[in-house]
Amino acid sequence: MSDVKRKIIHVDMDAFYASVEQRDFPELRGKALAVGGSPDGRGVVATASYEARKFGVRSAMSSRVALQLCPHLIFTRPRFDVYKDVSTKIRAIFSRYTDLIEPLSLDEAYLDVTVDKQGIGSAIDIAKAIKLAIQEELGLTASAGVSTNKFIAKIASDFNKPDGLTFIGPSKITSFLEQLPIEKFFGVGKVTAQKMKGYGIHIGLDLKQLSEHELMRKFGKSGKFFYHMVRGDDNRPVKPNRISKSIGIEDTFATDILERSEMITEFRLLCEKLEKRLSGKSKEGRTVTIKIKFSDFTQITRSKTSTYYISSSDDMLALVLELFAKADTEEKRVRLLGVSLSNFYDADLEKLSNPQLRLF
Ligand code: DCP
Ligand code: MG
Repeated sequence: MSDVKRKIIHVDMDAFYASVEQRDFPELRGKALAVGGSPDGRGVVATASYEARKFGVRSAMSSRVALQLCPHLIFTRPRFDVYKDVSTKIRAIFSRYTDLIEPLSLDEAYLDVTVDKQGIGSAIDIAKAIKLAIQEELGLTASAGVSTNKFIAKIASDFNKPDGLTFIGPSKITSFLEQLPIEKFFGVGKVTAQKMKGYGIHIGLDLKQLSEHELMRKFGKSGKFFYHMVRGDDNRPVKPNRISKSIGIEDTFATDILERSEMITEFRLLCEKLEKRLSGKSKEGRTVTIKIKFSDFTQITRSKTSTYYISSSDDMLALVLELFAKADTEEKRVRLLGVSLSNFYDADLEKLSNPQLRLF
């Protein structure tokens, strides 16, 4: 791949949750809308419509503050199942154009279209076709960035939001990066941006004046990364995520057990272990499945799907015990018990670990 220029598209939906709400509820169209927690409590804004953004309302802002900025702001609760469904449909559209898709969140993905699956001709035309399909089939707008690497494609998609399409070809990359404000660089957060400004680094060109060694001295490992980024050096491949469908844990006993109370104790332990494993991956799911294997190696599984995304051992155990209560183990010895969680909404992706929001 090194000598062949790759063609990368980054697609990001515009005001995702809010646009879906405005699509489904016409009375919200054209209105300043915040999807998220109530301003009465300690809720936060998940996202705001572009009408609300004019007033400074932003993701992750407290809903109370948002209301102060924009007194006529309308609040609605998120409907995750709907967003997830839209997300699945967006990915199905992507897959018509390429097999190399790397979703970053529900509303965002990198596509490598170097191999032109439909023979459309150019990456720009592929991006146009994708935007059109999303518009016509889902009634939503997306912004796309087209370039030869992931970093530039991602910045490009953000360039002309909403409903934007920005192409940054190889000949423009250098000047584009030199003029780019440093806070727009991949990996530069608020703190790093402040620090850079302290050194007089405001745009890419300033960053470029520093040697790799100097950057590493100032910013550690990230310095090396910045050195390459500002030169448009980003060979990271588009990696289709192997998103796991379920995560589970099971235990085979040294000696088979007969007592239901012992099984309950074991389920409790399994849920605790599963909670740990899930938190490492920051996963939340809605479906809990129990598995019971008997001494004769026959087994049963039972599943239940909750209305909410869960990941705590208590929440899982509640469902497990409900399932277990209905599972007949009478007179049978059990050799293995298992618990798994599936139907994930990557907690990572939805960024809504705020309990106020998760409760709806
Ligand atoms: N989200 C969230 N909490 C955040 C950021 C985002 O819950 N702190 C959710 C709501 C967004 C969705 O993720 O609709 C996608 O995030 P984006 O950052 O892509 O933001 P939007 O799609 O809402 O707006 P933009 O048009 O800027 O992409
Ligand atoms: Mg978006």
